[in-house]
Amino acid sequence: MLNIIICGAPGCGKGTQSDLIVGKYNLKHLSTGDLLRKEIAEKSELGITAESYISKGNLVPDEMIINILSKNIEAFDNDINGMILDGFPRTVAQAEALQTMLSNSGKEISTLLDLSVEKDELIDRLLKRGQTSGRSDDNLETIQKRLEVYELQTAPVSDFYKKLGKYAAVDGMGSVEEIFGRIASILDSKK
Ligand code: B4P
Repeated sequence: MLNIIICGAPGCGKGTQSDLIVGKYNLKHLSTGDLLRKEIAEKSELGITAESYISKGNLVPDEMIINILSKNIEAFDNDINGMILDGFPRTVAQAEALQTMLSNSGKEISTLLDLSVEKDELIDRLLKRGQTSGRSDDNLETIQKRLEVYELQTAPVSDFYKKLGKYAAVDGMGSVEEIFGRIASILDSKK
C-alpha cells in the first residue's frame, strides 16, 4: 500500500501534482484545503469558522482539522492501493495525531514528498491563481502571512519525517510535467 504525504509552501504545486499522482497510482486523494473549501461553500458552522482563519492566512486549529481528517480516513475501506494526503499534516501536532490514527488501523506512511519552490515563484503562482480562484487567501497580504506561517508551523513537520526515514525532497521548480517526472521516479522506487 502506498500512503503518501505531499507538502510544501503555499502554491508549491501540492494540489496540481496530487491530481497526477492519483491518476497514475490509483490512490484515494484527501486534501484538507479542499475539504475546508467544501465546508465554506456549504456555509456550515465548521466552514464559517474555518473561513475566519483561512482569509487571514492562518492555519485552522489542529483539533478541527484532525477531526475532519479522521472521519474521512475512516471512511476508506481496506480495498485501496493507498492514499495521498495533500496539505496534511501542517503542524507537528497533526503529524503525531496522524501516526496514532494510522497505527490504529494497521497502516503507515510510505513517504513524505516535500516540494521546494523559490519564494518569488510561489507568490507569482498564487497571485495568478487569485485572478480567477475567488479564494479569500490568494491576495498579496494574505499570501505573505501564509508564507510566514508555513516557515514557523509547517516546515518543522519535515524533521519529524526525516527522523522516521520517510522524507523525500523534490525540486518543485519547472513545468508541471518535469516535476511529476521527478515524483514518479521516487514513487516507482517505493512500489
Ligand atoms: P491548501 O488548499 O492546501 O492551499 P495551497 O497551499 O494554496 O494549495 P496548493 O499548494 O495545493 O496549490 P497548488 O500549489 O497546487 O490550503 C488552503 C488553506 O487551508 C491553508 O492556508 C490553511 O489556512 C487551511 N488548511 C489546509 N489544510 C490545513 C491543515 N492541515 N491544518 C490547518 N489549516 C489547513 O497551486 C497553486 C497555483 O500554482 C495553481 O494556480 C497552479 O495551477 C499553479 N501551479 C502549480 N504547479 C505549477 C508549475 N509547475 N508551474 C506554474 N504554475 C503552477
